[in-house]
Amino acid sequence: MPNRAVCVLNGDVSGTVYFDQKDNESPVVVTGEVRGLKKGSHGFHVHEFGDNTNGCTSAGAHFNPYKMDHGAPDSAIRHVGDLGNIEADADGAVAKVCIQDSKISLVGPNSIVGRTLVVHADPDDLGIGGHELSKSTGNAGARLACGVIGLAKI
Ligand SMILES: [Cu+2]
Ligand SMILES: [Zn+2]
Repeated sequence: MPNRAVCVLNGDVSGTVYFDQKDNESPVVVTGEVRGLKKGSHGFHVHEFGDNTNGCTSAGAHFNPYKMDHGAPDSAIRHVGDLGNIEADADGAVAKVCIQDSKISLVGPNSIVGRTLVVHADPDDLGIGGHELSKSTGNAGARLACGVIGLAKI
């Protein structure tokens, strides 16, 4: 059974992002677009809680069930929620999201369903920027927009 989830991002920027998983063991393909970003890289993470009662702040920290340090999506040391960056080619451009990830899932202990997707103001340094926040948040700055990830109609 294929699985599909969706997130509508709302805040200073907006977007729609889909998560598709062919079966329970397959990588998750993340596609969609985010509108209104400043030119450059923007941190892109799944945060722990699907709670937006106090805006994106109440989503908590990066989804991290294995108590690892923050890192790059292709690193062995990473939070499950670490999806790296998305790129805007120009101020206000539509940033296309096109990510394939084997750590996140739509089922089981690594499930991101019911958690929050966040897009940040600044680049995620992927844990290697040498900033005091590099190993926890990638120093990605403010939370520009967020949304709860929910099951989608296939
Ligand atoms: Cu984040
Ligand atoms: Zn992280």
